[in-house]
Amino acid sequence: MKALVTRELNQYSVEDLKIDPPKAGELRIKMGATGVCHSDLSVINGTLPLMRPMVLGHEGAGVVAELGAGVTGFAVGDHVVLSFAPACGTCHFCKTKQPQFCTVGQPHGRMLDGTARVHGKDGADVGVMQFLGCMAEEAIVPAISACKIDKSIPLDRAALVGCGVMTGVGAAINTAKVTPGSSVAVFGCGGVGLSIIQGARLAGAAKIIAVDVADKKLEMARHFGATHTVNGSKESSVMKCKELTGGHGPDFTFEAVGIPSLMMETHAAARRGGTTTIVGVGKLTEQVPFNALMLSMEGKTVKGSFYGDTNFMSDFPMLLDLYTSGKLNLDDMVSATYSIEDAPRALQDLEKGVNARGVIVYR
Ligand code: CXF
Ligand code: ZN
Repeated sequence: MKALVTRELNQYSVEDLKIDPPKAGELRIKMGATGVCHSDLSVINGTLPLMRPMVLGHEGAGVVAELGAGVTGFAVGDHVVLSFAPACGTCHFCKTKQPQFCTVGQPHGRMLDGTARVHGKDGADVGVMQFLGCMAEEAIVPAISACKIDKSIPLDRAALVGCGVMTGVGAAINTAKVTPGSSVAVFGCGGVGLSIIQGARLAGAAKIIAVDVADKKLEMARHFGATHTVNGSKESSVMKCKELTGGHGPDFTFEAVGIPSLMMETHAAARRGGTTTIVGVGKLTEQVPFNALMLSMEGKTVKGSFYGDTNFMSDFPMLLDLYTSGKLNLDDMVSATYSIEDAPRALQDLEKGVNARGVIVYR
């Protein structure tokens, strides 16, 4: 099968790989579509320090092609969206309704039993990102990473729910709990930022201020529900956010890039007593300083949001219901499609920032 693999820092290419049948508790998925996410780039450039070689891809949807021993609840032909965090259902976090932090596996690149299903031409093990490695024609995944969906939903739309859309909409709805009539500012309008904007719109926010340095992204932001836009390279985003909200600052601010200075700006923009949600994933080596006096005096809440605080087994179908009923726009999120052979170009386009979301589709 063809897959996008990174073997060295800042290197990636499409390779022909061998894939084993599923073991107990696993599914073989014929991939239908894989979204291209900044975290794939972060593995390539070392921001996410994962093992190599590794098959990239953690935002995918496809069709069940084979069941490993003991798997129940799935049948060949089922359509599924893959979660980049498996949920065992029995650990502390699963039992306390925070399955995004399930402890069953560490994302080291192997399957849950510590072995590999994917191999190079020489037979050597190749890792997979987040137990999925779904930037590939096929993937072996834990059954506890798959969520069955309605077959009527196009797989290229469904794939987005697996990472970017869930991360963004979930940050607005589950983490920050944006309230009707509130004011919101979103710093960074890539796939995740645009999804936060959609989440804020769904939650009934009255004002949604989009901040980015690219006018094209701001145009997209308006399309997905932003009521105001600020180009942070041309004007002070903090001043402008305050000006647009009666001088106080927005009730809810979100950072969706992963840059410490932008996280500080996002925090500075929020009103006293407001809530800042950090969604962007920065580097392990970087810190974000907060003013020691103001942190208490301003009474702002700072929240980290991982995977939109999702319970994916119920949230994926919920988001897809919102799509089917016309309330969540996934159609325009898919702004370009690529073949797996063309996956390198999809990553280059992501770096250039030309897409809302680029999606790899399979024959
Ligand atoms: C990431 C978070 C870190 C692990 C891989 C997935 N989230 C979204 O892309
Ligand atoms: Zn992602």
